[in-house]
Amino acid sequence: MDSGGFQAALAALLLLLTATQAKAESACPSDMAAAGRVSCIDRFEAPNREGERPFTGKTAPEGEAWCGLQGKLLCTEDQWMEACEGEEHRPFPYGHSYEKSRCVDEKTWIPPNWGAIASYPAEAGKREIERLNQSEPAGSREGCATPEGVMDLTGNTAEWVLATRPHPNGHRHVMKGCYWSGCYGGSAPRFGFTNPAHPGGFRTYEAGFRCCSPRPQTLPAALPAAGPQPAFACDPTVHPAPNAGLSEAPGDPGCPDGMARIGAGASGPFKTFCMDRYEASLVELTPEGERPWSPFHNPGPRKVRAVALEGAVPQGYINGLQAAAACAASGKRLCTSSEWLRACSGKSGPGGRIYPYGNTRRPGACQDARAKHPAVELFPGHPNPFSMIQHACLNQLPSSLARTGSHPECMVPEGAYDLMGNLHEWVADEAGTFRGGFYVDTKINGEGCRYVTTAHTRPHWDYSTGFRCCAEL
Ligand SMILES: [Ca+2]
Ligand SMILES: [Ca+2]
Repeated sequence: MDSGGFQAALAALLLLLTATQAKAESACPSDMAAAGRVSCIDRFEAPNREGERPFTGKTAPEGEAWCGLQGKLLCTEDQWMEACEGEEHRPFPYGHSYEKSRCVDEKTWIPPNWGAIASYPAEAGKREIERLNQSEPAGSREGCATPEGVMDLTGNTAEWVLATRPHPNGHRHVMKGCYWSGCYGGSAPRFGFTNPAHPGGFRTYEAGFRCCSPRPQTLPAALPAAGPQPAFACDPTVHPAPNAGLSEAPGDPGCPDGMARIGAGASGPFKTFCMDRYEASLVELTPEGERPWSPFHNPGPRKVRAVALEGAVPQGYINGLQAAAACAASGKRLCTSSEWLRACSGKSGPGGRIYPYGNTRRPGACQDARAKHPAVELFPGHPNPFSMIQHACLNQLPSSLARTGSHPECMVPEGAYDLMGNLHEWVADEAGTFRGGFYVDTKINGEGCRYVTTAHTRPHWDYSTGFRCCAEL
């Protein structure tokens, strides 16, 4: 190539890189804005609807649950602060000097009746919270905006966040942004002000919250590297539908479609029940009818329901709250932890099988021993590949997620497949539990059927988190 041709090629490459970068930086969904380099934040206080009054009188766990059902997370303190101060480190969301009433922060404080608030959800509690509520519809103070278009960070409702910095009391959650009557102690509502007084479970009249999510990474999945390139191409913004055309087989006698009867003929106190034969997939319910939901993407707040399909790519990327809702939408429910163990090990208590197929590990019988962590493979040289665990391409790597039922030995006698390995499976537990391990590991947190992960609360999701449903016989 002559030098002119080389220059032209270089210019084209630079243009391509710039375009890719620009795409990456505008990648937050339209109802969110960038908060720093790696997060998106809702433009408005929850429920994130312009012109509607924000939720108030909420606890932090209620915020986590609500955000989780949207496929988002309660904002962390760092995310909230990054959105508020921006790259220019503004003390106030709108600039460098305080302007009273630019945000909703000038209302006269009304003394609360704490006894009435504590009676929530009784009517008296709801009425007292509403009596004290001086919030305004989201976005009504046009000047109370960051340059990125995030509204009402300071003032209006106080916002529960997950604490990421040290504070007095050491609570897991703190409140940011002050509220409609300004800050406790009377200082100006600047981004750094924190109210650490109450634990997240405390219900106070002025508290709402806001949801955040990781920023979608639209950079090419396979970074250029020396030597031959792997023959793997994946665009994380595409929604493949590998389950199109599949439908549920009839259930065992007495069970809904797609389900096996667990414990039939067993003696002992355990009740016979129905369980999905396969790790679940999702179908989206639209006005035009049902259509398969792409199993590589979190469904967010869409209306979806769970189906158990043979030969499907099962749904990862789903949190525990969404999984429970998807089962309920099919007239089913999440399995309890003991039902799940009963199905996998053949016994309701200890002393059952270690693996779905017996007591001796058979490498390869289940999808359970990928040599390389997919995030390490997909992001070579990334400083923290484990920050990429929500990336849609992880479960599209070769030898990663297997289709349901493709491992015939990975079955219990009643006909449920892949309990061990493939995807972790959420079970019905308020604290957040998933069972059975996944395609990289079925040992670290227990062998096979005994594998239990309790490291995450129910709003967590990543590529490895799936589920299946149970139902009464
Ligand atoms: Ca606020
Ligand atoms: Ca599994």
